[in-house]
Amino acid sequence: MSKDAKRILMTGAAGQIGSELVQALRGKHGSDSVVATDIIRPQGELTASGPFERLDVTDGPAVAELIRKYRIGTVYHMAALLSASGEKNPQKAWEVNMKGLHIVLEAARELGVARVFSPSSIAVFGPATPRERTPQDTVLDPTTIYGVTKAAGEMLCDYYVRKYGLDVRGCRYPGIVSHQTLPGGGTTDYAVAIYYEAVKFGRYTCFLREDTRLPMMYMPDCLKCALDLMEADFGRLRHHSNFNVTAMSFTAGELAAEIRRHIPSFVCEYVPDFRQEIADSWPASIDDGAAREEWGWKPDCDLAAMTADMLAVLGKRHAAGRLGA
Ligand code: VAH
Repeated sequence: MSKDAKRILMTGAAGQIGSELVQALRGKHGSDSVVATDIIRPQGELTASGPFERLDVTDGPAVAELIRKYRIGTVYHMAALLSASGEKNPQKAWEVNMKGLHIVLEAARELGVARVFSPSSIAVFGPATPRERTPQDTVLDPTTIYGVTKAAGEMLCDYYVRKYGLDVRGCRYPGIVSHQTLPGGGTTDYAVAIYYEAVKFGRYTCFLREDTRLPMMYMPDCLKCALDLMEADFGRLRHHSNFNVTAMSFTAGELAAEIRRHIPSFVCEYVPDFRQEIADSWPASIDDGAAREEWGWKPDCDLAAMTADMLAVLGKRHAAGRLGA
């Protein structure tokens, strides 16, 4: 990259979305142009394919120091504690999700970062929100600390847009399904684990009820969403950090039935745990009309395509003995 070009910094780069978003951005802009950071130093592709730095997003001076050191022009702020892990440690979730976001926004404002991506989540919605085709502009009444931090985070990001003219963008991601990096601490994580256990054991015990319907998205669409939103003409956007996006909605039972189309003997049991209450507070389906209208959002993958691809990839990995115990 040229010496004057500005680099991209990503926080939470070792996470489920971050680890694949880094590779997509390095493929698009060049490996040396994306500085991956996380609180832990992972092994493998992430650190081998380009610059990596350990970073605690609650350490303001450390965040500013990296932005200066690498002459950062764009920040993808992916670091957060998710819904289930947040409920086990609400104080830490507030610290990481809110203090971390405020530090990133302040550093971006003070150090001339041109653009910030800060994802939100359908977790901002709650029991008073319309559950079917949840509107873009509606009641936000989150019941989890994760949802509270994402709702407050959207408002903080939009404040920086209005007050300082900072270019901040974000979308309310639904549950994300992928096969590269296992998710950690999410309520929608069942929709990832079920594929792994179907391939390894032919059975899965689901921690949500069979009839629990949630909005979901396959990772290729998740990456496309972030890249397309960040490429959009900022002047055309009426919303900024809170776009509703989705690709599909399905129940745990519908997902199990789709897996059985490939593995007829697959058996799924349903033993709800504390995450059922979280899932019950979230929408069953999302209206993503604003994202479609303002920046051309359009998902590609449905449940059938996602299931075929997940089982093909995990099946090959299992046959090669690389799917773990
Ligand atoms: C979670 N995967 O389950 C995240 C996501 C909509 C859910 O934000 O907490």
